[in-house]
Amino acid sequence: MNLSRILKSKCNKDISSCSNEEIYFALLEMVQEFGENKVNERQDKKKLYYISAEFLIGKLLSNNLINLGIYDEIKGILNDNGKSISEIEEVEPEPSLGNGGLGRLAACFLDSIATLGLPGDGIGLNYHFGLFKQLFKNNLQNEEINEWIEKQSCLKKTDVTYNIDFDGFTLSSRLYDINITGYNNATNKLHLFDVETVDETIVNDGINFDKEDIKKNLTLFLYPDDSDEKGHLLRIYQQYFMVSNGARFILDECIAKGSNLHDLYDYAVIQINDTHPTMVIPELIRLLVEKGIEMDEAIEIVSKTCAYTNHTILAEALEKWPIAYLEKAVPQLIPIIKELDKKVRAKYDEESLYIIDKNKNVHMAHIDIHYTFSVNGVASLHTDILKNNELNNFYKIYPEKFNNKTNGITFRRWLMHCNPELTKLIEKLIGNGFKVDAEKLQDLIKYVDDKEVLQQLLDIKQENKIRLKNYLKKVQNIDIDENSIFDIQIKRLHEYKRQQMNALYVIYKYLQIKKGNIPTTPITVIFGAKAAPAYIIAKDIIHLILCLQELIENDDEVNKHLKVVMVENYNVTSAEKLIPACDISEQISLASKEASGTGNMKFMLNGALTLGTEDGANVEIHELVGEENIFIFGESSDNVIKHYEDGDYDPLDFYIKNKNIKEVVDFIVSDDLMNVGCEENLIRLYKEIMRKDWFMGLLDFQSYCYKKEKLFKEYENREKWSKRMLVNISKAGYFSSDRTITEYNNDIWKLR
Ligand code: GL7
Repeated sequence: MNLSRILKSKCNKDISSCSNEEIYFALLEMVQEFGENKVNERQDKKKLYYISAEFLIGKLLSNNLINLGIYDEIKGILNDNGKSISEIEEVEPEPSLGNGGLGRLAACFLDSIATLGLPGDGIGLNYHFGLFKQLFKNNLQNEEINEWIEKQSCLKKTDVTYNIDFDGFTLSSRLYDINITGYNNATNKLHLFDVETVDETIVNDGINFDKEDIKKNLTLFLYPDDSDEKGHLLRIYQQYFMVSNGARFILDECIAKGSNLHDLYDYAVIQINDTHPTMVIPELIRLLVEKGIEMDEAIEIVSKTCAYTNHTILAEALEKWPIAYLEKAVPQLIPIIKELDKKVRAKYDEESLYIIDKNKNVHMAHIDIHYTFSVNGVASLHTDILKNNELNNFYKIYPEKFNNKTNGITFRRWLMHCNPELTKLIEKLIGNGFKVDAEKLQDLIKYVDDKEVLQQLLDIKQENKIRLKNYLKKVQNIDIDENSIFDIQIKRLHEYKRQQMNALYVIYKYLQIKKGNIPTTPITVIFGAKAAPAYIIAKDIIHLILCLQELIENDDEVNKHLKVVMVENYNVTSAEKLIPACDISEQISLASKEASGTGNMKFMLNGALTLGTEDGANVEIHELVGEENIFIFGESSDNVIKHYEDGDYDPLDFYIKNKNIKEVVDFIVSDDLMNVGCEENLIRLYKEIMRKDWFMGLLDFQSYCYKKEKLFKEYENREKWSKRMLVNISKAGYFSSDRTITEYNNDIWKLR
């Protein structure tokens, strides 16, 4: 295959005389065609449908080039013609189809499913503006629309359309597909449904739009503000639109393959990603009954076809809808939901198991647990908490349904693509096998005393730090010192993740430097996070961080030793730059609250050391790398759960008794910060931390500071540090999503 010739013909002229944009579109077309040739023509009887409100797929071009095995060759051809692949990558907008870990997990899973050659497609929505674009103005988060569709020609319009009925109106849908090509293997599809009548022009002034104009707004935004009834209803409309299209599509494909629908579960397995797609259960039942199947049998068929993944124990994230809203938006589902509830009540005399509670709220997770054949958590601690605490009543009646599937990440994007230098070094040391069998990374351990290899690891880290420095200069005009320690916390902004605790540490360090305690090596604390537009305290935390950034930047006594950076509009693209450059990975959620985390895995794989609590997958990282190679602090999840049960945690106790804590918390409302910040926001946050502190930041603050200081001291011993880096990389194989998907397939999907 002469790639140079193919590319030239797609460009219609010499590559060297093309603009980056022209080359980008030519390459995309080429990649799509190559992918299309790999579409799985083998008619497998059974197929997986991974249905999810989010697919945070990231830019596609480079990933596809890597997975097709032609990245290096294309890079060379472009070089020969005076073009740079990284500049061409910049032309591509990042699809805005997700919000956080849950969406990124779905994307990693699609990559691994295709890589393992399994028949499995994604089903979701084609949000035009997706998650908002974050801008900082006056040290506050502003939200803007995120346009991506126009330049993203990976999206292929199909001729699949359905009429979806709501109460009083009908929407016609249109399916768009994205090819998902696995590493050296088959191509599957991501199916994204859209409304034909969507209208981008109804959005004005940031991200405001008429929430009631469903025909025009339905697929504009991911997670539209649901702080009022109109917003709630819009989310229900969105979810129903997604699952109704999905259900029809699945039934059509199964019928085409020969299913008589009584045997649906032999043709399809549907993985429900969190509660957002839960209505697929009653909708499938409804469609089967419409096709003449008895209600009881329809319920049984659907329960044998669907499996559910729980991604959180946070009460507010476990969706429950007032039945009145469902009656308004999707009245056709009400008789079915009532029937599902009736069956539960007939069997169990226990309020906590009911689907419709006494306040007339419909608990979506309860539908999932009663009417699927598998319920899984996403890390071993998380699954244990589901079994023994949060969902214990369900576990008692369905012990056989509960299982754990510890999350994973695709090494194609999170090592090969984002860290080519490290990839090359690993290849040189242990060969290519780790790309398809991640456990092979363990072979690296034999180099743990090899000074030359250890030095190479440090050199690569340094190069990646310089790369990040240049990137931040370019996108945000910020200067960072590549010789400082890069201490990074990047994830959604949420109180349970405790960015506020990290910010308090920054204050502590600032005050220490003011007192003359200068760190040996300068420290750069980097944050990246979007706050949900209606989540006030989260936005206040961003405000605090931005104020600290400004204050410290302008303080010549401190800025040589400490720097704070809040990366604007944190997304997959910036994560790919940040993660390889990181020294210290902040995974500091309150124990028991982070279901798994997946950033923790990406950092470890790229040679950062974890500073974390015994939470989510940190527990498993700890077990794998051993005490010496991770920095753990804070209360255990058992103690935290007990504090909640007993209601005995009061942040004021810590504030009053601990001088250090008082000084740091008081600084939030000091003149220094008020001068650069906004009084209302800072006072609100101050009161929140001192009086409520719902996620117990003050409880863990002392031990956090202690461990962090220790970590900075350890950093000075570069050789020992590089050994720890090597151990972390070599033990990361377990967190390949190929392993996770293999487990899903062996235990739940049973494809092939
Ligand atoms: C999440 C969890 O918070 C996170 O810990 C987990 O890694 C991820 C994938 O399983 O799912 N749940 C959730 O609602 N979001 C997550 O990232 C947004």
